This record gives sequence, structure tokens and C-alpha cells, in this order.
Amino acid sequence: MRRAGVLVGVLIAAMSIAKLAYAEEAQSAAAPEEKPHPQSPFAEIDTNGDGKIDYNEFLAAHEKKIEMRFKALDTNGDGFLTQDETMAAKERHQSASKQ
Ligand SMILES: [Ca+2]
Ligand SMILES: [Ca+2]
Repeated sequence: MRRAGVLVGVLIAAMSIAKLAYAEEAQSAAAPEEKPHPQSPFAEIDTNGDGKIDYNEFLAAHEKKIEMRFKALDTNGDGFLTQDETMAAKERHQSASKQ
């Protein structure tokens, strides 16, 4: 089955893009305009605190989610996804959506 390999490739590409984006974002700190509540999810994503979420901040926020998803799929924690792991996740997802 090829889809699992494609999924892994997409995840890895997304993670490396997000890392690059995060490094760029750290260099371009803009002046803050209006600050949302520091504990809000918006403030967590808006890392430079300018009151707006730019594409790099959006990517960085999703990098965390992608990492969590990867770790959830990698049930034996070896840093790789096998077809068995992705198929098991698919089956878990399908049985959960039937309930
Ligand atoms: Ca921002
Ligand atoms: Ca694994």
C-alpha cells in the first residue's frame, strides 16, 4: 500500500517547512499592536505578539499538531511509521467514528 509512504513523506516535508518558517519568524519581530489574552490559543500561535497570525506562525502552530499526530501514530515510539501502525490508526479512527 503506497498511501502510508506518501503520508509519511508529506508529514516530514510539512515538519521541515514549519521548522524553516519558525526560524525566519524568530528573526522578524514586529512591534506589538493589540495583545490578546496571553493564555488564549490565539496568543499562543501569535508568537511575535503583533495581534495577527501570519503564515509562518500558522505553520509553526500546526507543526506541534503534526508532531503530536506522528507520535500518536508511532505506537512503538521508534520514530518511524510502519504500514501496520498507520493501518491500526485508520482502524481505530473508523471504529471511533462508528460510535
Ligand atoms: Ca503574529
Ligand atoms: Ca513505529
